Order: sequence, then structure tokens, then C-alpha cells
Amino acid sequence: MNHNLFVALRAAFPHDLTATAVETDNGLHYSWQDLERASAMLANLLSDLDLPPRSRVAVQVEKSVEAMLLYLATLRAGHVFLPLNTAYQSAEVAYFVGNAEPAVVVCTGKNFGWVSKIAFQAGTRHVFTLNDDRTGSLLERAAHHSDQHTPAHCGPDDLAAILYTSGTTGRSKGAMLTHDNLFSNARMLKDYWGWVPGDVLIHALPIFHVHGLFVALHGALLNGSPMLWHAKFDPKRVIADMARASVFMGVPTLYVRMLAEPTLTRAAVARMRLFIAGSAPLLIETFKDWQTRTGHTILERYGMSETAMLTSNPYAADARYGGQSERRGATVGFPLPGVSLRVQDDAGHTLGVDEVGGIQVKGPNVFKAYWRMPEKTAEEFTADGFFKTGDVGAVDARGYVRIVGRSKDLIISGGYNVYPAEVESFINEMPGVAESALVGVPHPDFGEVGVAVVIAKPGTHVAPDAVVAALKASLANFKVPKQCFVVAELPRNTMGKVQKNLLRDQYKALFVPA
Ligand code: MCA
Ligand code: AMP
Repeated sequence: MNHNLFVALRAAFPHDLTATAVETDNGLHYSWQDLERASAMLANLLSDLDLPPRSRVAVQVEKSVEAMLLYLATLRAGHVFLPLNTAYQSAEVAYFVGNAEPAVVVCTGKNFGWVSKIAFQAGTRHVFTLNDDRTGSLLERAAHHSDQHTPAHCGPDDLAAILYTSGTTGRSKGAMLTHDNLFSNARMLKDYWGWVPGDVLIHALPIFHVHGLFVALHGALLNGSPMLWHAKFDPKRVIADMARASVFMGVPTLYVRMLAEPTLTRAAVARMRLFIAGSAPLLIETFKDWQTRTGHTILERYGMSETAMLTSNPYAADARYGGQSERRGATVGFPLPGVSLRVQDDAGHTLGVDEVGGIQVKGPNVFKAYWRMPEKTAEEFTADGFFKTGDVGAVDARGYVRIVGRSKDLIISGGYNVYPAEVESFINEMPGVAESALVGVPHPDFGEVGVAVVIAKPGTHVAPDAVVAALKASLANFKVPKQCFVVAELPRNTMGKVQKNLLRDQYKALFVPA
């Protein structure tokens, strides 16, 4: 049997291949046949490069249907997809490319100069361009290839994608996801979320992270469902599309922004079946406001790059949990079928009902290893094979999982991860800076944002605006602190360690009322 994920996705295409599979926000229609043929042409282009099996294909391009086709083609050709956030700048891209050593890099035409330089220096032989207006060398080259392609043979444990994430500590690590990790999760979610014939998905998330690339995309494809494709999230346009859609997935910020629109009414969502949220905590206020305004109860679920989806509130009665079907705000629901979840204390004892500790998981969806980091991999798994998520939470008497915090030093801003250590190391390199600390504080739009607190070296002056400006020049924009303070000293414990909890407390009312 061929475990290539593309084979399973292709098998779910509807009988009528001429029907619309994707309609874009600028009026383009792609049929299922278009997906089939165009991904074949791209797969043939990759196959003709004569790359070793499981070569990495690193992709940093704007969202487009062609970018999605490149993902399908990479699976189809038996290579490994490595998506990169378009906000990453040269230092960030250089790290990922140097670490993953991709055989192929695909970037936008406007970035070709600097990206190709990084790629060639890392030994990559093939650099193509792909723009969001269907231009670029990738499509020009693919146009010369056949639109018939037999998917490469893959075993269940063959690598399908690498997603860079910082896990609990240190430099970014590539989570290695296999064809079976992705397929098992997608197939289970199809059942758990009750996908039905006739469903239409509004796809408004970026496609370089798990949420948009796997959860949303696989969900629609595996159900043979058309997608209304939004290149960028625009609350007005998404609400307008709800009249002809049934499923929406988004990070909490998207729900907050839609709630600010007067067009969000019960009538506007009358055709919708399901609203799903995740990637960051959904505030109970947002959950309740959505219920009041639309009559729909958002289904919150929880996952990670290393594991895809782990828990979910029920869509329908869950027989494993006494038939409970309530979607409870401020919880992430039950462990998904096939996922074992436990909460342990630091000493490795499994905790009971409502006791707070580290969340650990096991299941067919859990990644195999971090790319070329065996020690890091070993650190993040327990002796009996559970993955330590770095999230802190508890399970209540009814079986609902609640996330109350994180043991990892991580800020989640608008659904994007910001690692304080990375930002601090950039700030600490700046002239005149003695030390810095980045903390996450509540924000009405992004949920949480970074605030930098900096100490200057004796006798020097550091301007907060200059710190922010320098960071903007070198880091992805979502990592740049929304405010910077230069102070005389940082609060420390008796060991001399900066007490970030005190800083978070001090600045918690910067963007929201105390
Ligand atoms: C943009 N900015 C941000 C963010 N996005 N700052 C902090 N956090 C962000 N997420 C910056 C911009 O660069 C700009 O800065 C300023 O904030 C305002 O930008 P705005 O125009 O409002 O932003 P936008 O372009 O509308 O983007 C906001 C967004 C976007 C639509 C919420 O961030 C987004 O698509 N987030 C979704 C992320 C996602 O898909 N995550 C899933 C990860 P300046 O003015 O200085 O330039 S997958 C995952 O976590 C797991 C596995 C899971 O469970 O799903
Ligand atoms: P990533 O490393 O981008 O895969 O982000 C995974 C992290 O996002 C998890 O470890 C959680 O901290 C967080 N996360 C995802 N979904 C939720 C959720 N529904 N509630 C709270 N945190 C979440």
C-alpha cells in the first residue's frame, strides 16, 4: 500500500472533477481536475530534478493556490515540504536553510536576490520563484511537464514535512512529520468534526503553519469540499462569504476582528455549520460574545507543530465521555480519539482530576524527532514515550482539558509564536545594551504581545524607539515588541534570574484596562 498522503487526499476528490475545488477572493476558479493536473506538472518538475528521495523543498511565498499546489506536488513527488513564514527576514531564513539543507528553495520574485544568495551558500542547487499572481520561474518550468504523474511510493513513517518551531527551549528545531502523522490526524478530525458532503470551507489562514496548511487544507480536501480561498484575512470579506460556506477555522484574533464588524449577525451566519478556533487561547469573553451575536458556539481545539491536533471540544456527543456534547469555553475539550494525554508534575508523577501540571501526549499524530537534533528529541520525550508539550494544564472531572499556562518561555501573538530568547539575543547585541527581557502582556487584538524591558550599559544611552527600529530591520514583524522600556534594573530572584512574572505583572495593563 502507498502511504503517500497525496494518494489519500486525491482519493477523496469528488466524482465530478470539473466542479470547483477552490474559488479565490479575486474571482479565480480552480476545478478538482486543475488541482490534479497542476500538482502533477509541479511534481514532474521536482521529479525531473533527479533529487534524492525525501529531499527538502523550502518554500517562502505569499499565499496562493499555486503555493498550495506546490505543497501537494511535493507530497506527490515523495519529497519533504518545508514552509516558511513570509515575515521571516534574511537572518531567520539563513538559519532554516542552513539547518535543513533543502535541495530546492522557492521564494517570491522580489526576494530572489537575497534568498538565492542564502540558498546557494547553503549548497541548494535549485532556486525557483513563485509570485501570488501566477508568475515566476517555477510555473514557467512546470508548464513544460506532463500533467500525468504517479505518486511516489511512501511508507507510513516516511517524512512528509518539516515545521520549524522552538519547542520548549533553545534554537528553532525542525519537527519531522510523517505521511502517517498527518493522515491519521486528518482522517480522525474528518470524523470528529462531522464533515459532511456539501461542506464548504472558508480558508483565510496563512499556509505556512499547521493550522492553515494541515488542519484547514486537509480537512477540506479529505472531504472533497470546495474552499473559498482568502489570500489575506479581511473580516468583512470573510463574513460576506459565510452566506455560501459552512466551516470556518481561525486563530482567536480573527474572531475578535469579526466581532468588531456590524455585518456579523445571525442572518450572516445562518448557513454556517461550524466555527473552530485554536493556535492560541480563546478568551472566554470572545467565546461568549460570539455565542450571543451569532447563536453559534465556537469549537476550541488545541495542537502543536510537533503533533498536529491533540484535543478538541466535541462537535457531537462523544461516547467516550458519557455522551457529553457541550463545547465549553476556556477549555480545549477532550483528547482526540487515538491521543493519550496525561498531566504530570516535575517529579514525573501523573496527577489527578483538576491538578495542574505539564501536559504530555502520545499518539499516531506525534512527530518522530527533531531534524538532526537527537539530544533535543530525547529531552522532550519521557522514558515511556510521551511527548512533553511544554503546556501547563489540568483535566477536569468531566474529561475536559484546560490549559492554564506554559512552562516554555513563549509568547503567542495573533497565533504566531515569539520566542523571547531569540528577540532578547538580538537586543543584547545592540550597542549600549547591557541586558534585556521580553515578556508577553495581554492585548485586545493579538491576545498577547511582546514588551521589551532593557537595561543600558553604565554611561550609555539607549533609545527605546531605536531598539524597536533595529528589530524591525532584522526580525519578522510579528516578533517586534509593541513597546520597549529602558529601565535602571530588572527584578531578580535570589539566584540572580530575571523574574519575568513580575515584569508581566508590571506591564499587564499597557494595552488593556487593569
Ligand atoms: C501582524 N503583526 C503582528 C501579527 N500579525 N504582530 C503581532 N502578532 C501578530 N500575529 C504586526 C504587523 O506586522 C503590523 O506591524 C501590525 O502588527 C499590525 O498588522 P495588521 O495589519 O493588523 O496584521 P495582519 O496582516 O492583519 O495580520 C494579523 C493576522 C495574522 C491576520 C491575525 O497575524 C495572522 O494571519 N495570524 C494567524 C497565524 C496562524 O495562522 N497561526 C497558526 C499557527 P507594523 O505596523 O509594525 O508593520 S499553527 C499553530 O499554532 C498550532 C499548531 C495550532 O494549534 O494551530
Ligand atoms: P506551535 O509551536 O506553533 O505549534 O504552537 C503550539 C502551541 O500553541 C501549543 O503548545 C500551545 O501553547 C498553543 N496552543 C495551540 N492551541 C491552543 C489553544 N486552543 N489554547 C491555548 N494554547 C494553544
